[in-house]
Amino acid sequence: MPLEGPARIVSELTSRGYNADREAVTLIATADDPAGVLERAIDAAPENALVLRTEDVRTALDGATHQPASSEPTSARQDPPVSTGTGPDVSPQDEGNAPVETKGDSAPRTPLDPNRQSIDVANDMTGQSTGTGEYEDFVAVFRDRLERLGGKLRGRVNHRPATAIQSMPGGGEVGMVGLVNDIRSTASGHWLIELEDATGTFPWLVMKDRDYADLVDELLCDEVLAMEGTLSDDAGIAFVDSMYFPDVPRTHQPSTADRHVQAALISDVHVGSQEFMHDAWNRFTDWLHTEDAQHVEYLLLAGDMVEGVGIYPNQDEELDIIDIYDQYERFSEYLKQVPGDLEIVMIPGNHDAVRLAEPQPGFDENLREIMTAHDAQIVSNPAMVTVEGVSVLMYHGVSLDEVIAELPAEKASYDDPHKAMYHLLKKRHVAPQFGGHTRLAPEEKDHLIIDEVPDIFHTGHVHKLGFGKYHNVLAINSGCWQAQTDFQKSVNIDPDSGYAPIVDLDTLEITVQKFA
Ligand code: D5M
Ligand code: FE
Ligand code: ZN
Repeated sequence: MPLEGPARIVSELTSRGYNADREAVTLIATADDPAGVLERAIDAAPENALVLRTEDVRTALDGATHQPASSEPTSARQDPPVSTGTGPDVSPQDEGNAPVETKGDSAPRTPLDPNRQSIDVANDMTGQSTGTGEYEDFVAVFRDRLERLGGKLRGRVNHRPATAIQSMPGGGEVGMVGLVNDIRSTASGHWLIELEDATGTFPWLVMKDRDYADLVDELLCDEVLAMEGTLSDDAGIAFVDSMYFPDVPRTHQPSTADRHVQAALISDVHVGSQEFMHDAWNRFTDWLHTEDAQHVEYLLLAGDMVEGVGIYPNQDEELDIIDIYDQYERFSEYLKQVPGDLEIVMIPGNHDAVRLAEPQPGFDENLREIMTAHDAQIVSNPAMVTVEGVSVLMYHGVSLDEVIAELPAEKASYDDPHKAMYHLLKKRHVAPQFGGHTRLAPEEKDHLIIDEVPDIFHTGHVHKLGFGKYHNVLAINSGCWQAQTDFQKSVNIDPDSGYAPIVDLDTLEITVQKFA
């Protein structure tokens, strides 16, 4: 089989266990004898190398010019090739390199400058779990939520504690910051909302003909908000005049990268499922090796790397790989097809082998060991990742099922998953409602609060592609790499499979690439 084109080279290298830099692949693809260069480059790579580096290929290419392959040294790192003069760990873009010559129309990409890549992770809670699941932990986490989200509201209303309101005389103006404890409709069609703070609870009545009645159907239990209104004559209830949400300020100005660089935002790969779309994935990773994708320097993966085991009833009937570790082994193989010089960040999802309750810590050592080839940054769900100055809040998205179930269809639906995301931004919390689909692991602090406004909010989970802007924050729900499952067929979920939204980090514009 002739070895030509980056895709073939990548798959050959992957089958031998190597991930490769893009420039390495380009150099092999454009050599006169790609198969020979590939063999010699592998010989030139250090013994336990996981990634075939550009310098290994250069060694091989030099060998082809100056000496027969058989005499190529196997310890290239200790004995660097004279032509480049580079020692170990020197990045592939150094000055002495010959320019890459491209051949044919497959147009392999030009090399990246890894020195310019920058990535920072805030609020990764991996290894910092303190919760024991005791009642006190739940009290602490809700107290923290009220403190911190309430802090975003207290300056905006003239508020008092619930117990102080309880002892006020009737008829006066009053304000309160609290967690939504209960939402009920009254016999006459008004809404009764019970707010709770650290001191107690107080009932607030939203009249059905007031403006604010339209907002009641988007409230979720346990979200934090503020209300202002007038106490009834007997002071037993307050009539709502205004409602305030922690929200994203309309004036939010997102940061952008100071050069043209792109990130691919994907999720829900589901390797191990019979429905995993390997052809689409292969096309995607082949594309990443082409000139078209030369500005894509980051790959952000928002959970569900594998299909997992025992996630949903009867899931095993649709498994292609039944052992969870084997699933990660296979996933790691697919990840090796991604150019080695892309920076990858990943968080877990509900199908991954970490605790289900959120926040979910990043993968443990065993799983990291399996996925070492790409040296991805593995962080918690959720996590705030800053890429070239652009902050990206990554969250898998289990709470979106809940938002979509609770809110009316025009405010949140599977067809417009980004609109469901807008509500999370408005509530400044990735999973406000406790006790439904979304499981919460109580910690000393509420890791699920959206403390800082992100420039991009990236979720997945619902397997639908959707994006839009909310107060200048770009919300993207990536689709998936899994075809429709039996369950999804039964509930009419038609997944958006095989798409990769690509974001320009310098303009925050999106283009969607389709591979299925
Ligand atoms: O879930 C993908 C989407 O499908 C998400 O909206 C939940 C829904 N889903 C899938 N399977 C089930 C079952 N068995 N019960 C309830 N909801 C389900 P993901 O978890 O990413 O596969
Ligand atoms: Fe999923
Ligand atoms: Zn999921």
